[in-house]
Amino acid sequence: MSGAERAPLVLGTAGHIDHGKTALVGALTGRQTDRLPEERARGISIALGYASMVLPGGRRLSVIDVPGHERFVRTMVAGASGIDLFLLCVAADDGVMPQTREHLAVLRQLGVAHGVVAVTKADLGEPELAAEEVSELVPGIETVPVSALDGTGLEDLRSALDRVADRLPGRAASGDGGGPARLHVDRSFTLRGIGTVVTGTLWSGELRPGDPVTVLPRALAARVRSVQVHDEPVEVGRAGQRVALNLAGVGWRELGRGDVVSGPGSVLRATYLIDVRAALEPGAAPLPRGSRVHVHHGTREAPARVVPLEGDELRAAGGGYVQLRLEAPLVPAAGDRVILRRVAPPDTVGGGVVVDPAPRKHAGRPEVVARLQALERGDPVHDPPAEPRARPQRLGADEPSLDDAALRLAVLLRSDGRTPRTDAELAAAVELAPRDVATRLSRLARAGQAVRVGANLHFSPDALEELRAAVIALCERDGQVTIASVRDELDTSRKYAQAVLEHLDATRVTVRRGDAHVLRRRGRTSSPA
Ligand SMILES: Nc1nc2c(ncn2[C@@H]2O[C@H](COP(=O)(O)OP(=O)(O)O)[C@@H](O)[C@H]2O)c(=O)[nH]1
Ligand SMILES: [Mg+2]
Repeated sequence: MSGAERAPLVLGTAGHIDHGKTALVGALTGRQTDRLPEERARGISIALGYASMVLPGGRRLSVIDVPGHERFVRTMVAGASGIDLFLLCVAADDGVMPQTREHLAVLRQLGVAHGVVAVTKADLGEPELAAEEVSELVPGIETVPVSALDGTGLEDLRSALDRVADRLPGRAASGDGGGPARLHVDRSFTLRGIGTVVTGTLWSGELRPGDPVTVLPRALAARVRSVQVHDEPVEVGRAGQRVALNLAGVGWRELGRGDVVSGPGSVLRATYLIDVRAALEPGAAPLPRGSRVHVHHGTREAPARVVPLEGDELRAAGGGYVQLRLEAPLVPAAGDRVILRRVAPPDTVGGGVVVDPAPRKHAGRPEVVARLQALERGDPVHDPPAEPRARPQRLGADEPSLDDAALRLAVLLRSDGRTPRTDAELAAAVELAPRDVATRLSRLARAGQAVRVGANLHFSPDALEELRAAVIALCERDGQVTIASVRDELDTSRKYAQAVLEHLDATRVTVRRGDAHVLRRRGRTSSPA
């Protein structure tokens, strides 16, 4: 079968900041994936970038370009989940760096085993040393020296990608792609005259115009109005393709990254408990019972407590079953991968395979472990009797879960982006008393899903992080910023410019000098490079 007839693949970039990922994607695809003004101003990627290319053999590749900065690893994980192969970029003049290792850990834990290493910026130095470092880290991987600047090595890189792609069937042709449709949303927006659009990789199944769908975790009912693949309308979107869906019956502000569109016949549902077979990265410190981690699944993440089911702690050697008690819902299926990141200091410490996406709350009794083993073997299981009520399993400072009202607030904040409505307007939107909204907002803040800014505003963490990066970019360019310059450059209003600047002063990113704000210098590492 020729490449053109074979199932399409999704490729994700990986690698440390400034190692030439975006430039290389540009050279390979002709597409500049840094689109935001502040991405261009600072020359760093903040959001996920999308492009596509056709390999020499005819195979279609969708390309997801991820940010390399350590503050945006969560965005990288969202971009990497669902990819078929990676393109790891290591700069010839810099070699293996912290996010080279962390991105490799993420890929390993996601089970993305195939890819190519590009030793980038080969024009700047001897690529051999960097290639050697990489081969110690990923033995046997194909390594190609390239320069996006002068075009050296691009043909070799295309051929190397072709060889790796040749060994990959793609989701549509493998067992993974069957069953009901599911798509993990990475973007939602509205187009004039068209309405709500969501994009993402179709992990399984097919979607056609007219299909009824459910958007999880909130179980919103919608209907597919049209399907696009690579900017062309199609009669059917297939597993493994990056698709854009025009949805009827749901507003784009109700949707966002992390949501899951599930098709007819799907049994997916939102859960606050998952049992996984977990593995820690070599050298990672053990996770004792009750450790708090961030769990990443699909394009979504949730804080959780770890309850080891085999012994008192999860150790790097051997791994084991754990129950993850989530503070916000995820929408996993059995067999899916999750990533475990430490909260502070943030780092990828491990991952796991979902064994039971809808378990009961339980501790590590022998019959619980036996049941999980049976589930993994595909044996029939009998549900164990419920845990004795007299001894409820409490975990010290267990956070209350986020209820539906809290999730709706998180969705509103996410969709409001850089110009969130006030706490009072949020209360009116969800029809709750201001006091009840305040409780939920502080729970969201503790769960890392909202950030309080000033007396009466909350931002979604992603939007605030983008604003922070943008303000730092302006400070670096102009030496200082004012409320007026932030308002004009970031195309926002005085109210938001002032709130954000006060927040950045309070969090010691900037410091006020009269009407101006300047970067507070605490050594290079404290401000994102
Ligand atoms: N000399 C040289 N510079 C490069 C090359 N590729 C990228 N750069 C520069 O390295 C910097 C970071 O590149 P970028 O693609 O944004 O890195 P990313 O953070 O990994 O996406 C930019 O200033 C690029 O112009 C290359 O092949 N040769
Ligand atoms: Mg980049």
